Amino acid sequence: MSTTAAIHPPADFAAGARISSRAAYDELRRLALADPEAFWSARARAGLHWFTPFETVLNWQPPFAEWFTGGTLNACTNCVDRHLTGSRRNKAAIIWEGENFEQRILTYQELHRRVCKLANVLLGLGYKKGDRAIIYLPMIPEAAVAMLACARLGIIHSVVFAGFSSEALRTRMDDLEAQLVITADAGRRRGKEVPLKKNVDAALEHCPGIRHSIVYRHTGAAVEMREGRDLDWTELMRGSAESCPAEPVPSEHPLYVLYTSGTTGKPKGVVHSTAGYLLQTQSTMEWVFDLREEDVYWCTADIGWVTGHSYIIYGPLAAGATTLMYEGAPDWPEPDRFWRLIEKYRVNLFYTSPTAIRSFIRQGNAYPERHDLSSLRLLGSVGEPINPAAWNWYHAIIGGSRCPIVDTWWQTETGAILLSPVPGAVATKPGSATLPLPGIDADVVNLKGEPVPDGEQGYLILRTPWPSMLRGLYRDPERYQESYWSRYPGRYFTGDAARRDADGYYWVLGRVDDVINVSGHRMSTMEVESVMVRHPAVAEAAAVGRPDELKGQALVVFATIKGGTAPTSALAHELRAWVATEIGSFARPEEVRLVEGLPKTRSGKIMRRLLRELVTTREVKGDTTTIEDYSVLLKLSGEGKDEEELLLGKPAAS
Ligand code: 7RM
Repeated sequence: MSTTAAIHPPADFAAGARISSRAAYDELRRLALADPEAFWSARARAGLHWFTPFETVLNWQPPFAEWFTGGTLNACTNCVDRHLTGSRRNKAAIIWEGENFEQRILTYQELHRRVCKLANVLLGLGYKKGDRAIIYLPMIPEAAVAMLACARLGIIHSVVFAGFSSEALRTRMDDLEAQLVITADAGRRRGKEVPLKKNVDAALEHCPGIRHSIVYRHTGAAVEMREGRDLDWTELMRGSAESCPAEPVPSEHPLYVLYTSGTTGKPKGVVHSTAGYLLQTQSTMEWVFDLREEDVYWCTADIGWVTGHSYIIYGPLAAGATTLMYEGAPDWPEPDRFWRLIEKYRVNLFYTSPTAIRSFIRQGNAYPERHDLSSLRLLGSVGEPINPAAWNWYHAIIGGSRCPIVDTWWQTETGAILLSPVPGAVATKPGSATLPLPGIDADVVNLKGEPVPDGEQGYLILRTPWPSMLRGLYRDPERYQESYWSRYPGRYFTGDAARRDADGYYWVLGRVDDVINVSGHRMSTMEVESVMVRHPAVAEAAAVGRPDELKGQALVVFATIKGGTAPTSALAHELRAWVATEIGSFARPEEVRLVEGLPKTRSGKIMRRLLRELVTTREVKGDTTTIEDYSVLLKLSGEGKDEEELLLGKPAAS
């Protein structure tokens, strides 16, 4: 693996880059590792706007970290106000294109005006620092305005991906004990409407703590407005004042909570701070994307995921970038939509996912070849391992063999990119996220926590805290400790397997827990299983990931059904739809297999490993009506496995 040919940074790219040689990069990394506090402290002082300077750089009481304590600042001031005094005032902050080709451009000044107006609306409704707001909006500029208005007042926001169901929305509102929800009438996806307000209405049946919903009229879809509770965004904004002082908050004040899948059925509310988070998202805009003043930068993620938070909103705006936001699907109305957007807006920096790249490959080169992509200077990838074939295609066809590719590894929990090439300095190898960024102390270890030799597989860990790390799970310190810090006390366990080659390059292989990654969307197999067993026909369920050429992994669910119910393909179909309704359509299983029994250990634990093997190595042909023979699993569990694990439970009586 170490012999993989490295691709050196193109000379002209390196010449203009912030960090322009391997030596400069090594020196930066050396400085950061030698004295992390001095390194981050200098960056925080110079890079952020403070109302009160901080006194202490780091207070590390494992597993709880506090960065830059004593200081006060505001995330919105850092993302908006501080760009208003110079030439950035009339620079485009957000360029938005709707699915129907509508276009809106918000300069920093205009963004500021709208954010202040909305903040005044929120103040007028009685919301204040520490309150919690759910944001359930499509990919429209109002989503950024809503996030920033909350941040301006110290209101903790939680964006819920607009593809989530009302049930998923409700559990998040509940867990957060939110008081406010900001939504729209509907969103647009491939020419169809997503009924957001209707979903909110259903969720609010069970959420008495929510005092108001503010509704932005986006598509004009008919909605019910409940007197006293539901308020029209545009009407509220009309009479609102255009200036609103930002609330100084302590460095550690939570900026947002973002729910992500863990290894149990209940999503985890990942808490991010203000100062450390902003510092590292902003720093990585410079290190990883090598952002220049005149760039048009486009990250294709959705604001409902962490990539949208860190690399559409907070990182780019803190860095004073022009960030492009596109509302719709990549293949709408035709598979060349992304390339059309790049050509139209002369995009320079483009950041997308391996799944998207693989689907472009399938559609054929004619689509990108129809467009002038010569504005591109750098390409990025995130969300899952990128296979070398996809990497090479991206490099040649989209990047014209001229653009460096940054394969960025990070997580909802890490807040910002931690492993990635620095494009003017570090040679790339297709499929490797290359090296840790400055200030990041990564390692690959075995079960006992000992570093494994180069080339061997182990677990990816982080040995020291970093500014944008999660500060905890919302109101659940035990689960925080247990999920990330119990396996290797004092060190952060990522949940990923990795290998490091002889050049020190990291190859992240994927999750080792019950989290699966479908098209870069994190899903918990336990969450899917708990939804399945809520269906009246289902007795037991086991969800596993199957390798998928396009999506990375596809979701396959095995289920036993209760006596008296017929295992028909109609039922299997209904169960797929059930999961989609309960979680969101992105979670619809690729396949539901109705089986007679699930393989279990003596202690009754479902052996997902066997099922994973079954779906990976042996494609059992036939439609979903075929009840798998119990002996198939028995046979499969075959040689070389440990006794205890091999013991299969009795099939469920049916
Ligand atoms: C940003 C994001 C995190 C999980 C992570 C990995 C996988 C992400 C890469 C990657 C290999 C990459 N947040 N992952 N990026 N694997 N190479 N460049 O995706 O919380 O939703 O997912 O995604 O398994 O643990 S996330």
